[in-house]
Amino acid sequence: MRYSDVTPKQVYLNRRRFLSAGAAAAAALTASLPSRATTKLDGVQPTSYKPAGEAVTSPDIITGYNNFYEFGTGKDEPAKRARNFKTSPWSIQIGGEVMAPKTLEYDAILKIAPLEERIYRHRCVEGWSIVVPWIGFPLSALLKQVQPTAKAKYVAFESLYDRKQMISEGAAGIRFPYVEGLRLDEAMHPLTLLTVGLYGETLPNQNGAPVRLVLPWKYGFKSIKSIIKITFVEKQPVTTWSREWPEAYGFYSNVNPMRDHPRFSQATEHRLGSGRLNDLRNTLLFNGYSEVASLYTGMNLIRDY
Ligand SMILES: Nc1nc2c(c(=O)[nH]1)N[C@H]1C(S)=C(S)[C@@H](COP(=O)(O)O)O[C@H]1N2
Ligand SMILES: [Mo]
Repeated sequence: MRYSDVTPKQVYLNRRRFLSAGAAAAAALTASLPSRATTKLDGVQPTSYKPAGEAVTSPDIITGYNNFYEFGTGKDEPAKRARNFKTSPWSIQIGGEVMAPKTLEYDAILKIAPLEERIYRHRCVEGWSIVVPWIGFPLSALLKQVQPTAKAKYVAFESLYDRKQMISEGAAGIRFPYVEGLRLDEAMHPLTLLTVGLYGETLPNQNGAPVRLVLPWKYGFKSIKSIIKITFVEKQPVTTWSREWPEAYGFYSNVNPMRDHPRFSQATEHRLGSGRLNDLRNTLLFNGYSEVASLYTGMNLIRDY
């Protein structure tokens, strides 16, 4: 199945119109397109990250059922309400405790490192899980470019918040902009993916276009979307969900079947779209990505959740 088969119909029709139009008309059409259609990403290296025995989840689930509070709190809302989200031009400002602060335009970000497909398991704290073919490159490649100083111990991330395009804090029930953070060694880990695509194409708006993080061993909310700012800091930064509800959400938020959320057990998960009805599975520590265990040696993962 091609991604375009499940792109919202209006977008798809517009894209077909776009493709069949002449060059002059194309420019005019681009200006009037009501939304950003995804486009194919070229030169993507095939994956060496594919969880054994796992089927990739269908695009309609990955793009049609997710969280992006800036566009609504219902799981079907991001797909509908992010349609007109303006993701071009886009740049990310990188600074803080670094020798070489810089602002990178989207096109420059795409050239930092070869794009790879990475098929990762993805676990939401609410109990569902999916398997997603992301496209990106290790975040470490971007972070190395700015040369962190010896004081840099954590990395803070910030999403765009544009009240003209997004819902109010009152309607969302959380403060914006959405912020996240990682310890420097977590940010530099080879599994940490700066993500620009999904299913062979650029990211759909509802999945965090144009640039987001993906951290497969942590709960979904650590994978911050539509990033505009990255700051190296000395102290552990504030993160959205630990600020909004600290008993439920910690800074680390590593997938851990032993540490329950006050409202949801984390011991098991429902795999969506596997073709099996009620596909309930046991959740694995670090979502099965045991190669990250050495980052947390000596830590109490129940207390430091
Ligand atoms: N800016 C921002 N990023 C966000 C969220 C959000 O509301 N706003 N939701 C998070 C949560 S809870 C999850 S599970 C994932 C869901 O989107 P995905 O399926 O595309 O990863 O995005 C995460 N990133
Ligand atoms: Mo989530």
